[in-house]
Amino acid sequence: MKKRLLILSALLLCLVLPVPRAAAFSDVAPSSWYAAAVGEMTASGLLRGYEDGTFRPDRTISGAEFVTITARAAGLAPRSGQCSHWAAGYTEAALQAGWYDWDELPPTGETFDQPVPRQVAVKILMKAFLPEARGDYMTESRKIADFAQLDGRYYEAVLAAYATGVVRGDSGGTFRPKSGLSRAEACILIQRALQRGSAGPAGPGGPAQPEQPIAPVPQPVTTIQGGVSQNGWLQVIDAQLCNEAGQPVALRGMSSHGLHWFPQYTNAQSIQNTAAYGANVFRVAMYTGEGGYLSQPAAVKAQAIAAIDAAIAQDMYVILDWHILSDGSPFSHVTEAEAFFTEIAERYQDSPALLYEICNEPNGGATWAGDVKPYAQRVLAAIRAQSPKAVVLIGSPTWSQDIHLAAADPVEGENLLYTLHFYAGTHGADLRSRIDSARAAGTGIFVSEWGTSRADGSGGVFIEESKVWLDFLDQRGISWCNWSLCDKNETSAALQPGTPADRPWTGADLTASGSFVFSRFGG
Ligand code: DCB
Repeated sequence: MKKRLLILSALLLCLVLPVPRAAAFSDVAPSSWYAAAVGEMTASGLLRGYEDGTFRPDRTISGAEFVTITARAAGLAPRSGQCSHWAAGYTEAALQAGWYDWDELPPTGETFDQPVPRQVAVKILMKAFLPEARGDYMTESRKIADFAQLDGRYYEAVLAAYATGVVRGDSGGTFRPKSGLSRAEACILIQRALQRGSAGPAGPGGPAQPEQPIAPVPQPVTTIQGGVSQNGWLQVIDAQLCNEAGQPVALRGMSSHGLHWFPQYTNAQSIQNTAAYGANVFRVAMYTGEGGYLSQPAAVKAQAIAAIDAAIAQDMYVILDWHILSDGSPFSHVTEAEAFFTEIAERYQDSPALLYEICNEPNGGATWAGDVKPYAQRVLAAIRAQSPKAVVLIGSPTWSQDIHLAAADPVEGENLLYTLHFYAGTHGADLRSRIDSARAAGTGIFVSEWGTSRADGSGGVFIEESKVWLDFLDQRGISWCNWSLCDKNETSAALQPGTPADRPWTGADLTASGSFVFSRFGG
């Protein structure tokens, strides 16, 4: 009875008294790093503490609390919720405003009281206050020591949050994307986003500045095209891919999507369809994880061989890609890779058509010195035992973007190129300048995968940015394959959903990305 009375009087006090200032919270010391933010947000009615007069700054904030405070701060009116949770009105409004996707905080309410992961919280803030803000991939990702832990769908928001100063990272430079955040931290982040958002498009939250134009290359490389019968065995001379006669050559074509997911677009007709538009190379992307080769080796190997043979029948060069991705370090399956490449290299030892891409995109904690280089040395030795001169393509950490690490400490051997992968909606001038530095150091580059989309395969399409990239590559005689020849519902896909694989294609079968990419096979 006594307790009830106490609660009731506390409630009444809350209603009657002016909104308490932070100093009024018994557990917010005026000297703490968050006292000012808590005080100001409380004074503007955005924050309320607990009935017992505490704010509980160290408590992990829940999804419901985070969305509610953000919605109040953004002036978003509650709608009628889909469940009876106290926050259902605000979460429904936030969902409908597109601040997050259904699966991130399902409107059924079961997960409303769970901690909101930091990557989700930052996405919500950026959508709510700074939807136009963007961060330069190279500049911002460098600030985030654990960038590789981030899920792809949050890159944009987190890079923009660092670029605008909404997030600054902890003392170790980490973001900890999957951990929760305390109520005090949340309060600071919301306040920063709110302040920067109201600064308007000219303020720090405005769109990123356009990139500097690229300086013209002093001596553009003139390349020839053509297929295997014309060019024969390829070789690398002074960091440049050349044909058997020593002339610079450019390969341009499509990469498959995951071979085990879209085998139909690696058949003879599909590959021939890209050749009809001028492609002279095809990349066979054989995922190792995600249900690929390591889960069903015999079946996936047979698919890879069929795709290689289909490309060879078109007089095309063909890249066999050991598509590591979820298995971050290639070294974790070096034994399987050695066995696989030994068998394939023996099978194709007399064919000048095949290029070996031994590790698609090392990521996660994979390092150059500790993982990728020792892996490359072993797999290269396995290939060389069967095929002494075929061109071998080597990846690098950070999804094959760290070519500077490879250039500083290259793998010993002949006819080696390093892969550089880019996505036009994510990567720009900084990554391009790495290419020039690497080449100046004598390291040859092959862009074995690039997309017109963002790095997650969706978003955009970014045609203007893609043009800048392809012009840059053409001027330098750098070869490329585009991600990807499939009809998946994502902007990087070249084909319209449902495109048949058993007949020639017309312009109507191509997506915006496909039309642009197919138009560039000829340079
Ligand atoms: C690469 C991968 C490739 C991935 C594309 C687009 O990953 F080599 O496998 O393709 O770039 O993200 C996507 C497909 C999706 C599929 C998904 C998972 O388009 O349909 O669901 O793979 O299999 C990159 C490239 C760059 C960066 C990150 C990734 N980056 N990544 O710069 O941060 O995390 O996958």
